[in-house]
Amino acid sequence: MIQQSELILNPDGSVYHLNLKPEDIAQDIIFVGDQDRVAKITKHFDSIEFSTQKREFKTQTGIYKGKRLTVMSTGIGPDNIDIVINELDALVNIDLETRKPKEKLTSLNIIRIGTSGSLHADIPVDSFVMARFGLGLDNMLRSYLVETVSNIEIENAFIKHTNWDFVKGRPIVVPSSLALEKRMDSNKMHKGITATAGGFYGPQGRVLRLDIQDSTLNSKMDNFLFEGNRITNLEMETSAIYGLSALLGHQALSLNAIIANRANGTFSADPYKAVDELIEYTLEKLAEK
Ligand code: R1P
Repeated sequence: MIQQSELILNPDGSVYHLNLKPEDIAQDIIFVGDQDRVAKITKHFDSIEFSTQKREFKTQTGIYKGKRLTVMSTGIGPDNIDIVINELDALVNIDLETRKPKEKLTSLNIIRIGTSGSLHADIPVDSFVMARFGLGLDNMLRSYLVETVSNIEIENAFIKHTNWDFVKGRPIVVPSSLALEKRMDSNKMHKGITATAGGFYGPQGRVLRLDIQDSTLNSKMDNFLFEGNRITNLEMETSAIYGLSALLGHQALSLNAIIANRANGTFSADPYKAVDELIEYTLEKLAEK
């Protein structure tokens, strides 16, 4: 039995941070970072049956073209993803009455619609990126036993290529769900490795007033190549989503609209339009039979 202090429930029986009960979520779930992006997705729905919000975690469940979908904001960063995926998994795979894991497990389909910065001039602003792998630079996953889901070969190649300093921990690489890749793919997608940082400024090589540990890291990431896969973009959630989903038996895929190009210093003239287009693309693919 899982103690009350380890899996905290609210007085109404909902999970502590997400404020959700098992019946409130669909099997197909869209993650966004920004809580205001939730309504930008659900405005396309035929109906909305459920809405809630606690802190940055806003959730709506409804029907889009006959398909039940949940849309949820995760806020920013891998630490938030730890909360979101563990609590979502508890909703489907732990009996909240007996506080015991269920014998029959449910696998969720999780798709992130994010925004991100490209590392290559030929992945321009307003384009879309599908992450075949998540490269975690942030260490959140290292609190778990990750050997079964991590790709040691790519990790070692990256560590060697960047002369990675282990004072920052060990990078981790986790693949996406191949089934979801196939379901969501088209020639609109740039594909590769999405790097996930544990912060926005120094951890992504941005210098304002503080010197950073390795000012050449972005350019080394730029020319990293492993069996045809390059590092396409940098953001703050994908590897955490891939790692925890894989460990818990869920399918996950991360799609990002490129709103900044770190290679040539450009920023989208209309980032909301790029995100809206990725939203419409994702909904259409999810609704396909
Ligand atoms: C940083 O501005 C945030 O934007 C990106 C990063 O991953 C980080 O969460 O994604 P979202 O727009 O999905 O939040």
